[in-house]
Amino acid sequence: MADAAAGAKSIGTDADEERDLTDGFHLVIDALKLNGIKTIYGVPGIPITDLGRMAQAAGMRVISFRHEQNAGNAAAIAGFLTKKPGICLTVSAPGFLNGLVALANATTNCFPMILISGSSEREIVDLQQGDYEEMDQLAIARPLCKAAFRVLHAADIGIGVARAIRAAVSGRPGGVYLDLPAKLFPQAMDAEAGRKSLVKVIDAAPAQIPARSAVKRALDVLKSAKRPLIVLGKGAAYAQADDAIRAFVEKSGAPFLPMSMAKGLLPDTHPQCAGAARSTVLKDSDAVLLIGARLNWLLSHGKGKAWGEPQAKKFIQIDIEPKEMDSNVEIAAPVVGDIGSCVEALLQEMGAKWTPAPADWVKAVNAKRDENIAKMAPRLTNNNSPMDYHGALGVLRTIVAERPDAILVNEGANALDLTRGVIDMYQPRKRLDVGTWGVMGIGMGYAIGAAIETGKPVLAIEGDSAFGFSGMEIETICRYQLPVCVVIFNNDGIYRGTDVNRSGSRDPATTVFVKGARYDKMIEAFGGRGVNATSPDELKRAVNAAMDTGEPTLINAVIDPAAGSESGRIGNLNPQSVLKKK
Ligand SMILES: Cc1ncc(C[n+]2csc(CCOP(=O)(O)OP(=O)(O)O)c2C)c(N)n1
Ligand SMILES: [Mg+2]
Repeated sequence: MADAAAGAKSIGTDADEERDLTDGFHLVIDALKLNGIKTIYGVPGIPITDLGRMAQAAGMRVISFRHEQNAGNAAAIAGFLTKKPGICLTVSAPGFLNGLVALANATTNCFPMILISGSSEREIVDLQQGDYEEMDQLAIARPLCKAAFRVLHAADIGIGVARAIRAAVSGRPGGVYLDLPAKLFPQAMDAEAGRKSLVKVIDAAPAQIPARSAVKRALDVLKSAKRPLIVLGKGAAYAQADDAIRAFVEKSGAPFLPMSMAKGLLPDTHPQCAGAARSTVLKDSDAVLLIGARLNWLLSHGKGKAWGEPQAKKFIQIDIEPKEMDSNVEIAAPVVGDIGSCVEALLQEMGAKWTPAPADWVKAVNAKRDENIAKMAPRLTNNNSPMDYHGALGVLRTIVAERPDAILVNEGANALDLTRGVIDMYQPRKRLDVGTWGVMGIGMGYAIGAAIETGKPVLAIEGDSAFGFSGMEIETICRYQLPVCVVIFNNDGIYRGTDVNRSGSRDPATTVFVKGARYDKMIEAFGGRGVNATSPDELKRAVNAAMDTGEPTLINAVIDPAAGSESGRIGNLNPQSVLKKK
């Protein structure tokens, strides 16, 4: 509450009439601070430039980006890492729309964030009379996020911010839009009344305890399974119930499969990890326990060939959102609640005498896993120049193993899929990537958000195309001197650098970029360190130096343009022309 007082000021000429006033600017800042929010990610401009300045003056960290989408992505990943909503602050119409992509992506990925955008005069916008940056932002945001609110009166800022925070983090987390019209900011009110109008959100994400009958039903299915499998999703990583999840998985004795951003929840080198036997466990398991993982496209919707159909399979699903159940296939045992509470309840109900998963199944899975790992091993030690993905990833894999607390950001197609497969993770919430949508453009925003929120070194492994979506933020990385090392897997284009324009005209093919581009030169413009690495040895030296010093670094890793494949591991999703086959 002292924070609010700091924002108040005195006006008036007559000493008797002098009273303390506050205004919309200060109330927004006070409301955020009161709720423990310490950082704002954004881009300044009318009408929120002064809000950013004042927030900085009031001791908040205000990180200014070059594009709102990247600020929004930083806020989103801050939400994932901290379980508090990340805040993105933008100007009206175009800035809002730029930020909206990140808000929609956060919502899809169940990351709590709040997009706060300034907006134009309501009277003019609603009559469509052409105000500066006119747009009905609230209406546009609403279908793309979990909740959307507008505050018109300074006295309602406290409630507005509280509603936004609660909506973002409670139940299934997601993105919230908060519309603050320009007129709100200078609206003055009595400081004491302002202080009283602020709301500290108590128990913003209340525990949701599963029903005992649901827990028993789940364990009955698990107990009767001959070939059980546990799938860990990023919801499980978000929950920060790491010890309970590990204890449960180990007690069950079942093989586990981590989804991409759940890697490291238990180490990828854990004896029960079936990451390298993915197709075997999906196909051959007879009961599958999903913990914070949805049966969306990333898991082939829980059906079809990948799941060994027509063989029957039973699903147990733990999720905070009841509507998730039966969304793709029948869920034999739904367990609805927050993941921490659900896993604790399962552990308790298992008791001391739980019989672990059948040994023959575990042995078969481990044999397959070890065989696949052995098959890949020799490819990771080549020192070819130009590099292929495996040679480059072989050295990066060792670097991550030696620095398990570093954060890995990853996007691209081949640059994504091969990194996911090759680089083992050892700690929870260390791998941040393209998520549910497979979206390009999260790279620098996530890297900056992760560096700011955790203070840990960040290694961003980026396809050359993927990097381009947020590349200008290397200036931001240099400006704030963040310990971020960006490695660009430069194969001259999207998927491969070898495509040709079939028309014969001089335009390049649609998937190729400038050959032999030197991305390392870009960061030098901002005082960072640029390195051109043409072999795994050079790459290793450069990354180690960057991780040791924490100096902003960009490494152009020269990859054979012919090394990748179309769309990486998901080429099967490309529609094929019937005519092409003629
Ligand atoms: C916002 C967005 N636009 C476009 C795409 C389509 N897309 C998928 S991967 C990719 C880039 C792949 O190239 P690169 O990052 O260089 O990785 P590589 O396979 O070459 O290693 C693109 C454009 C996307 N996923 N998201
Ligand atoms: Mg590429």
